[in-house]
Amino acid sequence: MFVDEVVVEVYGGRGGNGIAVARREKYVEMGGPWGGSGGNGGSVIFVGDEGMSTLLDLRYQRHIKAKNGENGRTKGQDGAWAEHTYIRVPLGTIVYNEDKSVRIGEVTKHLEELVVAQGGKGGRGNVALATHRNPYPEFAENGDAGVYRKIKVELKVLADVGLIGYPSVGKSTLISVVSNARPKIAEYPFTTLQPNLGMVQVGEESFVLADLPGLIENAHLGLGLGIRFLKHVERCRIFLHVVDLTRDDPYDDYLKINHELEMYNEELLLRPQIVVANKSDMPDNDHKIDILKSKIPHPVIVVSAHQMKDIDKLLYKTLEELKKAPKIQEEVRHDIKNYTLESGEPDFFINQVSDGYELSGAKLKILFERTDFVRPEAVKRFARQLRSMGVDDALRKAGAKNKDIIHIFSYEFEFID
Ligand SMILES: Nc1nc2c(ncn2[C@@H]2O[C@H](COP(=O)(O)OP(=O)(O)OP(=O)(O)O)[C@@H](O)[C@H]2O)c(=O)[nH]1
Ligand SMILES: [Mg+2]
Repeated sequence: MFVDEVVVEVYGGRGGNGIAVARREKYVEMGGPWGGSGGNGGSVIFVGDEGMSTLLDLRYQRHIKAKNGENGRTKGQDGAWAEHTYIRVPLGTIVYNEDKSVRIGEVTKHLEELVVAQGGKGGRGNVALATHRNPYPEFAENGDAGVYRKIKVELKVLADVGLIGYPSVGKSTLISVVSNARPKIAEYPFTTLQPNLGMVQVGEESFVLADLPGLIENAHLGLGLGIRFLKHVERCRIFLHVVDLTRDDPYDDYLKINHELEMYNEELLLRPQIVVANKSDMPDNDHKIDILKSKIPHPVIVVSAHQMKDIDKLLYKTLEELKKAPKIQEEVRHDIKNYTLESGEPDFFINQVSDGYELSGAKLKILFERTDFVRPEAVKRFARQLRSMGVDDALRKAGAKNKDIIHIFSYEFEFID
């Protein structure tokens, strides 16, 4: 089954907690901090795999959780970092947030990695937290939570050359004689229900060819296999436009298919095409060939896929056109932002509530979760961190008075001014 859209939830692993322990050993007089740091949580990472062609696997893995980092240990030993969780995806996989307002990234090359949910950092143990001013901290940090996201994963097949044309014109037959791909071939329309990729070797060089499901009139409105497959032609740098010489008017077929491309995305018409007039082994085609050659502004190559006639000529021409063809301009969509670390929200937010103020925000949450509130020293440190983030000033500005209650996630404290 071919799947090119799927929604999954990804969870980075939590960082291990640091620990606070005191050194107590024979002959060591003073003791000292002895608690190791937690290991980082694992990330969920997509990895490009040229051998894959569908997102089907993800359909059976709706929740992908990376492992948590190990807690710090005594004797100053750090907890182990968790291994990352790698998920293989086909080339051409694009990852968005759930409502597609942010593009998280894409995987276009074999073994290319894309982190879709970062693991949390391990918390520091009291060895790592020791400073000149506080050489023996009696607290440690908790590990950070990993990133959680609901993501929309889409596949747009990545191939240099795409085979387009009406059903039954011989696209699959052609890919089967020029590449390692072995698609199903049959006389009835819509035999090909999913894109098939094949590697085509021409002398010393090679390119990736995509056999795409046949298009019909009004495919752009969803007829036939429709738009679902039109989107897969978008990343092909050139098209082999196959027409069938046994059909009544191959030239008219050619016009109609191009019209479908144009209606879907007019930029597609600017891509180089080679028109492949197929089934030349059938009789009485000369007149149709003349019309094609005189009216079509692209190269027209007459072949028989069946009898492998003039296939080499076609392949060399394809290679030549491919070398001249421009790189595909990545689709520019102003409604979709690219994800960057900086594109985050402010460090914190302040809300007035009935008995005081409420603080929230992603960065604040990280500092909060790192803090071990059982340890007074850790709580004091948290208060200092808030002050240096500007929280105290902002609270004052928002109108907070001495003894007002400040809510921070599950914790409450009094505002002392
Ligand atoms: N005579 C002749 N028949 C051919 C040739 N190439 C393909 N055919 C036949 O045309 C029919 C359709 O071929 P396919 O390769 O399945 O066509 P397609 O374009 O992939 O069709 P869809 O997958 O439905 O879009 C099959 O019966 C093929 O054997 C050719 O060069 N000559
Ligand atoms: Mg086919």
